[in-house]
Amino acid sequence: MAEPLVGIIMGSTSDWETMRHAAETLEALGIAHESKVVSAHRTPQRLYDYAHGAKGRGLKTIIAGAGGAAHLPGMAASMTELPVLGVPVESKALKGMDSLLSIVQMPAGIPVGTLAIGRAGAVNAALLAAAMLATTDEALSGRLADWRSKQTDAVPEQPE
Ligand code: RP5
Repeated sequence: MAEPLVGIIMGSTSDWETMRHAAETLEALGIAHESKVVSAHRTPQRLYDYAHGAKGRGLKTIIAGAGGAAHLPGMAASMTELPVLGVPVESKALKGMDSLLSIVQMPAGIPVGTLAIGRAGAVNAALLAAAMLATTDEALSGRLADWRSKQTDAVPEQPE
């Protein structure tokens, strides 16, 4: 496998059920990636090391998923110049509204590109990462166009 261009991080193994959709989408587009559990509050040193080392290792963007008091994407963004895409994981107590508001309401100065709650956000984070990488990668641009074209072809005209 080529060196990863996209780093997927998540606060807990329990986030994988959501974040695997980002990994699967990157896989389908042939984008080298890695997936790691990196918790802002349970493994702060791991987060520090990951975020500070990301750019130097050749990553181009980070997709960060977390639930509840979801400070992982914002903390990661504070420690790297790479673009960070945040995926709010659906929480049990508040259905992911807590995750969404924690991730989307970054004060001016450190941006996190925030996607939808749950699977849709994970898939779209991968597609957005792909679109960003495709601006300087013609082959990937073609694969992304094919992916979208297949999606269009798969939509039936009749509901049944
Ligand atoms: C967050 O707490 C994680 O991102 C996860 O969504 C949530 C719950 O984690 P677990 O208690 O399931 O490990 O840090």
